[in-house]
Formats: sequence, C-alpha cells, structure tokens
Amino acid sequence: MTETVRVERRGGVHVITLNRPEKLNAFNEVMHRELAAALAAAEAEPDCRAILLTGAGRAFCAGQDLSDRVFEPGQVPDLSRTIETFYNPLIRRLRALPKPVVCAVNGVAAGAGANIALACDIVLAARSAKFIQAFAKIGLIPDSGGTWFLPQLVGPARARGLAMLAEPLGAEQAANWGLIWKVVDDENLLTEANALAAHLAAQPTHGLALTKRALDAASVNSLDQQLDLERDLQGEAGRTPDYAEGVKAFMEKRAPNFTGRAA
Ligand code: LHQ
Repeated sequence: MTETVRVERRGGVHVITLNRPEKLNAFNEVMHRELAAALAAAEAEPDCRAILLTGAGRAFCAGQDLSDRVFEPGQVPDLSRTIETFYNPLIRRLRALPKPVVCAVNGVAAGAGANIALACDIVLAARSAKFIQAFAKIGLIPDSGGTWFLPQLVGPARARGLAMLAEPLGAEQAANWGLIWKVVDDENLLTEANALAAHLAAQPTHGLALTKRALDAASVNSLDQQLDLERDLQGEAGRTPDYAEGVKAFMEKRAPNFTGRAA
C-alpha cells in the first residue's frame, strides 16, 4: 500500500487505484511518481498480464491538482515542463505498455483525468460517470493526448465541441459516440471490469501487445505502410508459442492454455 496509488495483485491482473479521493484523485507529483512506479512494476513482472486502472471514491480523476497551481502575481508557470516531466511520459507509457490496460471510469473524469482514461486500451464507465475536457474553463488546451484522441475517437466536429465548450459528456453518450467501449450500471462496474481484465490476462499477451503497436501506427501510416507493418508483426505473432497453442486447441476442440510469452 502506498500513499496515493493502491496496487492489488489478483491473479495475472494488477489493479491500480488512484487514491486521493478527497481531491477527486487529482494528480500531484507524488501520485504521478507512484503511478509511474506501479505501471513500471506491472510492465516488468512477467506474471502480470493485464492492468486495471480505476479511482477510489466518487471520481475517477479530476486531472491536475489545481491547489498546487495557485500563482503569485508576476510568477510565470512553466506548464510545458510539468507536461514533459509527468503527463507525456504517463500517456506514452500507457500506449506502449505491452499488456492490455483496462480503465474502469468509476465517476467524473476531468481534464487530464479524462484523457488518461482515453489512453487506456478498453474503457468501461459507470452509468453515472462523466467525461469533461475541463481545460477551456481555465484557459488551457486539452493535453495528455486529448487533441489527438478526441478527433480519432469521435471525429472533428464532436472533438471541437468537447474541447471548446468543456461541457460534461455522460457515459452513455460517450459510448454512443465511440469515445469508450461500454457503459455498465454503477454497482456492476468493478465486477465487470475485473472479469474483463482477468479474461485479457489469460489471452495471448504478446499478440495483444503487437495488436496495440499496429493500431497505434495506423494513424500515421498509409495503407501500404500498414500492410507492411502487419506482415512483419504477424510474422512475429506466428512465432509465439500461443499461436501454436491456439491452433492446436482449436483443432482439438478444447480451451487454449496461453502463456503470453513472446517466444
Ligand atoms: C480538486 C480538483 C482539482 C484540486 C476537484 N484540483 N482539487 C496539466 C499540466 C499542468 C498544469 C495544468 O493542468 C494540466 C492538466 C489538467 O488536468 S488541467 C484541468 C484540471 N482539472 C480541472 O480543471 C477540473 C477541476 N474540477 C472540477 O471541475 C470539478 O471538481 C469536477 C467537475 C471534477 C467535479 O465537480 P463536483 O462533483 O461538483 O465536485 P467539487 O467541484 O465540489 O470537488 C470536490 C472537491 O474536490 C473540492 O474540494 P472541497 O475541499 O471543496 O471539498 C474540489 O476543490 C476538489 N477538487 N477537482 N483538479
């Protein structure tokens, strides 16, 4: 147990809970450091084959802790430095993590908190949860990948509305717009998210890691380049023991027993 981030190991799943409920799990530097350490440990531990990220209390995450950000007259803040030091490495780590990351958005997700959720691979949200690109209300731009994720996920018109109006978007509409995977009744969120993460932890982990890489590359590649990438990554997937096991299990009409290993 750490101060601002809780980690529980449940089988092959590391459940990581943002734990500053009195601040709606807003990020200070300690929470950034503890989350980075928890994700690094999940990545390094071979027994960990999926991650579930959620928040303690009634919120998922309210973004940057603004009580850390009250400036004296004449003091010029350096937000680029904060982003370079903390938020960008976090988003890059979530996207590059070679294991599936499920996010259970248990309540409001605002500012960077919303975009950290969108950086995860599969996002479930409680029916009462809301996504708020709160940045415009304090003179900022959507960060933590928001200006990239939003147009990709919901298209340019809705991305502009969300970014410039900073209005709350309910979980159901978020799912209808394609921002997230699924809405779940509040009381079932954690049960369903845990089951999904446990399912993913028993899948061919290396194949899923290669799938993440291919999907992330698609936004900058031409079809030709993407076909070449798929050829290369599929070659690698085909050399994993899980491919051999998957085919064998199919032919033998039994459930596969995947190890998740690369080779
Ligand atoms: C908070 C916060 C919070 C501190 C609620 N901080 N205390 C990156 C680079 C560098 C710098 C700048 O930022 C960034 C990225 C960003 O994330 S910028 C965007 C920062 N986040 C926001 O602007 C969201 C601010 N919060 C809100 O708009 C509301 O609190 C939401 C909509 C999240 C929830 O509203 P309510 O459910 O009505 O709750 P509340 O407002 O009453 O908040 C409950 C408590 O949590 C309250 O404290 P109190 O002592 O009065 O009970 C808030 O002050 C505190 N809190 N968010 N970000």
